[in-house]
Amino acid sequence: MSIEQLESVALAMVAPGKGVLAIDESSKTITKRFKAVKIECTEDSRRAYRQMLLTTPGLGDHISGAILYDETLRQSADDGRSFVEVMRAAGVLPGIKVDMGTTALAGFPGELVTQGLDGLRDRLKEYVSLGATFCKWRAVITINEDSPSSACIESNTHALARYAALCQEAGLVPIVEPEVLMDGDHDIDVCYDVTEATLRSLFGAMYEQNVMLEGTIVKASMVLPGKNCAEQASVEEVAEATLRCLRSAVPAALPGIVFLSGGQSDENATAHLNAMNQMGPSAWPLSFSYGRALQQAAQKKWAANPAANVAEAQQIVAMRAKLNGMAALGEYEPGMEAG
Ligand code: 5MM
Repeated sequence: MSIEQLESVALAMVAPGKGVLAIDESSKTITKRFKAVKIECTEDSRRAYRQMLLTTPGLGDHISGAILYDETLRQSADDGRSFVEVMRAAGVLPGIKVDMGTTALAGFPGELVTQGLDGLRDRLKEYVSLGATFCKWRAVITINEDSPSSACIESNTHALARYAALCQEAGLVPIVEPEVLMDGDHDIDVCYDVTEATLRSLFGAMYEQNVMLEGTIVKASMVLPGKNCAEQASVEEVAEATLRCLRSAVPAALPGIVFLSGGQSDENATAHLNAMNQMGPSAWPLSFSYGRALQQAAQKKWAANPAANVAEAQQIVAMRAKLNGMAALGEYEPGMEAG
């Protein structure tokens, strides 16, 4: 695939008023989420849940693409169509998470490195044959008194860059996700410094590995105080710090940035994105690739009665997608939550 084709997929992912739905929970994570809403986690309950999400009427109005897990990319809806066909019919690009999760970083207790590069070239070929158009790889950066170490940042950004180069070779747009976790009691300035150092390292690594920025999407965490920090920040403070950090570390050649929600409330994730877009213009479209902030309310509704609540749960998904689509344009208002 040419750079122009990669770029056109990347631009479609951040088309005005649209963002990405992250439903790529690994089996371990979806088991945890289902346990919280008292649903038994089986291959069929996962399929039924993700069918509910992917068959939401009008999903493509505000969702440009959805990131799937390996199992989901191979599953089908009740009507026999593969989920990939369902998505194509809805105008939603199929994406696939290709990392194999995190493991302890040897020599650095408490720090993590993401694995999955071995055999990736062959896995990507198969994902192309199954209909994927883009991929995702998530690195996890933890803030503690003594971390992150530069070894942790560099090991993770090197892996992200190698993954991105392999994706582009295979004709797939890489989403590179260096998530700085919200866990901890650090303040917003510490999060700013760690996020800036991580993004600068990421772009250095991508430059070294010949990754074409024009065919890459960054999935960033917002600059926020730790969850346990005594001094929390206003919506404007978060938006201002995040924008300042991105401007200092992200080249303008990038076609777009999408945010993860990272444990923020649904309303905060939407309000923060909206505030950033109201403070624009920015060098890149700023949109969303939320997992929890798009799913959690709908998941609760569906889980209360999976046989009867599909339509109501889908209305909730459609509403959150719409509100985040408006936030991607800077046109959201908190009063819209009531509707
Ligand atoms: C949907 O969750 C994704 C997969 O997580 P695991 O590999 O840990 O199971 C996760 O990567 C997600 O895409 C991002 O963290 C963004 O999700 P949130 O919920 O933070 O918006």
